[in-house]
Amino acid sequence: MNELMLKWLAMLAPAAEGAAQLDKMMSLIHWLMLVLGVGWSIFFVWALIRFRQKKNPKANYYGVQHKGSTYIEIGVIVAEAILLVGFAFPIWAKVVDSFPPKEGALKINIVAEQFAWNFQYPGEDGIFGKKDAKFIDRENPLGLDPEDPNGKDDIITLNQMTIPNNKPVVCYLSSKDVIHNFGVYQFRVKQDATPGMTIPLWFEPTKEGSYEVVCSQLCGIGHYRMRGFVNVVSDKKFEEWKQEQLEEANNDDGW
Ligand SMILES: [Cu+2]
Repeated sequence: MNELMLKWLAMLAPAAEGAAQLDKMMSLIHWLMLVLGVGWSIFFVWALIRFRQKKNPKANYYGVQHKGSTYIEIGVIVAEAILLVGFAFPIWAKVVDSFPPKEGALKINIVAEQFAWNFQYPGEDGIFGKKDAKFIDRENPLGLDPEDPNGKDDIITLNQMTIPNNKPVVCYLSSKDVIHNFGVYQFRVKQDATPGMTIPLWFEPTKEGSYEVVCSQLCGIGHYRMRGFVNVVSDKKFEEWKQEQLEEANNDDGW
């Protein structure tokens, strides 16, 4: 049943830990909504015919006398309560709120701007370099402090996030200007990037491949072209990529 609903919803195949559970939730909600939608539509058509003016020239002031609709209402409330308490809360707590232990996770800062995604990796030391808006310029889009030694080995990429497969990634999402939204549909990840806030999110990819990052908030005239890619690669490839990037970072003078 789940499969059928997900097919109707044209969901992209999940590629992250926990995504299948969110899909299950999505499927259950849509089944309930389908039953309710069809039920109400049938009732609506029945009411149109049953209470048509020709057969009912005089209004009935007493309304519905039997308890049928009350029972249906209670049934709907119970079903929704079960969905919320039995499924939505526990799945959200597990898939969204339980962050993986920091030691084992790859940390990445994501900074959204009109109209691009900046990714900052902390480099070998595992510590992000300090940032300050006063250092921001064309060459230094994130405003990394040139004096901070922790920032020397930081890797900065534009619109391309490369991560290893089967490893948890913790991201800290912020924005330089307006509200954007970091959406990776195959991971079932969607989080607003709000200026002035740093919002953590996490995911663990389970399938190698390249996944589109879609900005899911209308953020201005170039919103349509604000796309990035998450490249999920093997451990070996990730290490190679990281070394390449580190060499590049070391060759750069300044930041
Ligand atoms: Cu945007």
